[in-house]
Amino acid sequence: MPPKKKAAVEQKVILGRASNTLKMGLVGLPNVGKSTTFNMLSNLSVPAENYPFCTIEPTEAKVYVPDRRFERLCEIYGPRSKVAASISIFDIAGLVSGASEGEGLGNAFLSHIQAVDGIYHVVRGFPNEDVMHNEGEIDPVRDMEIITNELFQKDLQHITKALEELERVIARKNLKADKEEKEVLLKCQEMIGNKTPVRNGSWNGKEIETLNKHLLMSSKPVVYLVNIGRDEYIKKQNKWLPKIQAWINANGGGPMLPYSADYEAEVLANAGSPDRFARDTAAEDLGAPTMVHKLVNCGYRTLQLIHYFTAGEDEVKCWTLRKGTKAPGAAGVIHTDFERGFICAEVMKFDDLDRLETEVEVKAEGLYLQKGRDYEVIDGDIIYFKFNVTAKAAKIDKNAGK
Ligand SMILES: Nc1nc2c(ncn2[C@@H]2O[C@H](COP(=O)(O)OP(=O)(O)O)[C@@H](O)[C@H]2O)c(=O)[nH]1
Ligand SMILES: [Mg+2]
Repeated sequence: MPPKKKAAVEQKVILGRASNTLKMGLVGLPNVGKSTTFNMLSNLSVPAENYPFCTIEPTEAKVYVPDRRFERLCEIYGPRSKVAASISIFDIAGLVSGASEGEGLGNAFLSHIQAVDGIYHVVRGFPNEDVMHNEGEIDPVRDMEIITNELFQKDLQHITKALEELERVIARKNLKADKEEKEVLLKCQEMIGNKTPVRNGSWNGKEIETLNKHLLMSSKPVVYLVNIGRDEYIKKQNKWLPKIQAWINANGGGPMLPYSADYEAEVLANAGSPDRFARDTAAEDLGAPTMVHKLVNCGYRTLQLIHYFTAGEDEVKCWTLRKGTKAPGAAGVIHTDFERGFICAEVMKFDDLDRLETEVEVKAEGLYLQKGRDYEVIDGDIIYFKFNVTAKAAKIDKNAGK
């Protein structure tokens, strides 16, 4: 029953922020299992003391994303501080039909969704008469329509307002850039009118810049989490799954993960600890695998992220980056000053360091390379940035970005 192919995760364009602190939000109708899912994920949380300068809200779970290269670099450098990659997952209160018009707590929820980089769309496939459904009967396809429509409506409102403002500016200044922005927004309006999410468009670099300014709801990648009943999950049977899959295929595509929040709670209770091995063992005894780690990894993949590393004896740190980011942008993830004063990046490939074990050896083989501003960072790069903040060039030390 879990999806076999990863291909569905591939997306046409990469819209959104470049940042080391990317956020996924759990979105769905009330009583579909968002909070239950959040709780099963927050057990994987990074301890709050690892982030002394961040306030972590009760509705936020910072979750480590495993990377064996990070482990290996820690082994090579034996650093005093190790900082692995993480993403934040947010429990967002339920959206109801009409939220875009202010129904329920409408616009407040929608602004929370606006703040995330990717969406876990939680869909209820479990029956259970004890748990009321906001719309009465269980019907996941209707639910997905409602949520998607609310997000579309919100985008249309945003676009209408932005177009009005642009018209005024164009009438006054008649600049090419404003007219181009208008074209992009009109194209989005048309797509949404045809129920096509903005993320499915083919956009060029300039258009992507415009879209990243507007951060439309339908430009965010979506992972569909289908929360089904415990027994159905174990038996790998649920009558809704084919219908849900068909709807997803007809509405922009995206990965679908069937799981059971109820079952995961049982796995966790039996494991007695959120530890991966304990969970896997408990799940095996209960008769079906746990989906917790798949949920995290799928969210991460959907955001099309790559890792690069800064590594030294003081600290090995794994940084998160959007695929396709150039070296100055990667430096900017550490600190905006580093992007502004970017001079060059010194790059080692993980595989080379892994094989040769020391930086000295990597240099001796001529594999320690200097790259300029056009260099596109590749997954697994180990980078030292040279930048110019004051007049004089400085090399980022290992405390960079703390
Ligand atoms: N039977 C069953 N009940 C569930 C499942 N997931 C959540 N629930 C129950 O549904 C109710 C609403 O869940 P909650 O996570 O609070 O939903 P939210 O409103 O989307 O955050 C709670 O009573 C949960 O115990 C599930 O997979 N199976
Ligand atoms: Mg809730």
